[in-house]
Amino acid sequence: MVNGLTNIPPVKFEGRDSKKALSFKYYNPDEMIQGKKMKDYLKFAMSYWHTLCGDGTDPFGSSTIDRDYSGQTPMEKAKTKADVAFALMQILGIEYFCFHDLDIAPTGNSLKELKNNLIEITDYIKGLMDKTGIKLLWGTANCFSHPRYMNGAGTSPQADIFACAAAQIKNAIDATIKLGGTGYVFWGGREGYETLLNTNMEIELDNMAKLMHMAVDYARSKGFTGDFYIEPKPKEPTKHQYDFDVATVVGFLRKYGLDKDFKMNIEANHATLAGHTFQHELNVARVNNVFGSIDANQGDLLLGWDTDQFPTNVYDTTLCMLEVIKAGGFTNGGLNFDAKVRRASYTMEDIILAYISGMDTFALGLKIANKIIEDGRIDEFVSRRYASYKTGIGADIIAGRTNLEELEKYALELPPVEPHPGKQEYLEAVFNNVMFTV
Ligand code: XUL
Ligand code: CO
Repeated sequence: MVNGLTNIPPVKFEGRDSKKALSFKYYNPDEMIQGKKMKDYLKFAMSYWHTLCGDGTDPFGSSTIDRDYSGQTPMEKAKTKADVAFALMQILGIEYFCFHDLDIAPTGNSLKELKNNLIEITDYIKGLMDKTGIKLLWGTANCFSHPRYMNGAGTSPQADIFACAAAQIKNAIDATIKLGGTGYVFWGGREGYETLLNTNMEIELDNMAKLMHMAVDYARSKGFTGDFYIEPKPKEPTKHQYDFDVATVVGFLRKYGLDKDFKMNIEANHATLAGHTFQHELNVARVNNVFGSIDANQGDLLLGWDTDQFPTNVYDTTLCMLEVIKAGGFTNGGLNFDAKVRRASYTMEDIILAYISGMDTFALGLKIANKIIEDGRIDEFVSRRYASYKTGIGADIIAGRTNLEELEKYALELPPVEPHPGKQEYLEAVFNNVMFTV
């Protein structure tokens, strides 16, 4: 039975030569990077679901991680769980958290009971937030676990089930506002389909957009000034998820006039499941002005599902942080570890070690990304590669001052044009040259 975490001291930065497992080797929260504290650049958040609720169950075996929090009633257990959550964040120096309604509140036997439980547990969590200074990054509603959502929630073919999802979302928005969250996430777990033989995609997408408009109208009427996010994912649990990737979601937001209120919550493992790199998804979001927040994790390229591992690949976190820096850093968003320990890493110490590893990997990514920008060779190369658009005919193309006939006239007078080399291998070597100092 889990009680609390009383005898683990806070994890401190000790530098790369420290051999102490419970220490940060690279994450030095107060170190300044580009005029900002590292902790404010990274804005790490703890995911309530994996960290406090995930019990190691897989299709072949039952739970390996003790999630039986002490207490006589489901509400008492939920309060112990919250105590453990805040103790863990304090040990790790994590200043934000993210939750689904069902992670923090006992489900009860009806939506009415869930609503009341959510009110009681958020009162309790608010007390812990006031005591510790820990803040809410974003909240969301779990509209995918309950059997009623087997055919979808906002995209359900049944209006009564759509209404249940609306009720849950309203209450999760209330909880987010009450706890001062700066974001509200829609991850469409069951919002997709298995076969078009039973599906009217047009109604489902229209309804999903209606639900999102209702959420925006309601939250804004209650004074919420934060961002709404859609978290794209291409597959799992449904075969065709409507929010496939960032580009698909951008089209959806623009079609339904939601692009003023919604940004993207981009998850590394979802990007790779979509056949993209994490960096690609971040870049598509940045150039479309919808970069918002990040769900940090990594997948296993040999496996075709969402393994949600703690990130250890420094190359990827560097490319990620390059995008974050170029996007001007986080505003309402942050870096939520949507990551879980492996089934055999079942102790509380394993969870702390996993966070240390993930936080250090992102600290390295931030520091190397900053060095790559300071080094300047890659940015200079890219800038030179497009230099022909700065003057002459190129500037006319950019300014929209020319047309096909004029360009034809210009092209017909040109001597044979030699394309410039792309220099990919050289740039990859520059990347390694900056990255490794051994
Ligand atoms: C599922 C996933 C979710 C969302 C929140 O793949 O990433 O945990 O982050 O619902
Ligand atoms: Co996620």
